[in-house]
Amino acid sequence: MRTISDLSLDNLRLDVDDDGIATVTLNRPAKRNALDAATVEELVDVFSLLPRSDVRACVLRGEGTHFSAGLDLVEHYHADRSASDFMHVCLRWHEAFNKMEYGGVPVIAALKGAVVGGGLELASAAHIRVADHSTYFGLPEGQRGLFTGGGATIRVADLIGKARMIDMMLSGRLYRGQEAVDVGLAQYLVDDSEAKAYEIARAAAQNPPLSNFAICSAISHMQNMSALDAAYAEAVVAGVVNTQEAAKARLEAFARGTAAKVKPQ
Ligand code: 1HE
Repeated sequence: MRTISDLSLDNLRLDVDDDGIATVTLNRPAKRNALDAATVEELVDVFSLLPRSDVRACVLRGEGTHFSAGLDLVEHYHADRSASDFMHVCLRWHEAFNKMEYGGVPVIAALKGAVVGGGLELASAAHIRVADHSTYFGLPEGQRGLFTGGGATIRVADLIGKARMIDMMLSGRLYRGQEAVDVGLAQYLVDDSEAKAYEIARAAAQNPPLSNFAICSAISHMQNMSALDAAYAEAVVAGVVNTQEAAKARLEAFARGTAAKVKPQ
């Protein structure tokens, strides 16, 4: 079976530290981390294999001053794709982003500069988005004569609602700063999005992997189900997770009164 150490990556960089925190870096800064077909294939590979590694959490970041400028417009222009070709391109984007969202490994996106078009589609497949004061979000597809193809109609609409998404696409409206947090594009606004993303990743890595697997796959799956089916699936997942061996010492500590309490600092 292939593992992450078998991967040979050109457009991404993958580093894993001794604590099992992976860093996936979009590594085409000269092209503002635009997503060409080769990068998307590397995202498919990385996020297919991460859940089967010992990685406990992942920070997704961009090299350079922008997170990602979205679809590689120059490649798309020169490829002169047919409708069917581009449909298949989009299906590979979905494959990559679904592996992220449903893979069970917490993915925390450290955002800066442009998070636009397909870059926002990528960021919206992460479980947590951290922005800094340089970060801005846009969906310039309309202005480029394009439409979203990497899942924005599902994930961005889910984050901010369809009215705001339609406004972004029709008018070219950009969101940044506190307003971006208020509408739901990011959960954190900080001075240093990478430092905060690692802090969150390290906190998440303290949880048992099976709990994180459920949090970072079951919730997304359940959102796709009817309430009746989701409640059933929740009970099944809780049956497995809440009786795991790794929970026993934590529950014992609580029962003995030695566990940390859930209180604001
Ligand atoms: C690119 C791309 C790209 C930059 N594809 N090459 N996305 C957009 O409409 C955003 C397009 N990009 C920009 O608006 C700007 O580049 C940025 C605001 C992101 C950055 O500006 P800046 O001044 O820092 O860089 P730059 O000078 O514009 O670009 C530097 C290089 O990156 C340049 O290449 P060079 O060879 O001339 O040096 C640019 O061509 C290249 N570059 N962005 C290809 N996007 C599944 S459907 C999804 C549909 C979409 O994502 S639509 C949104 C597309």
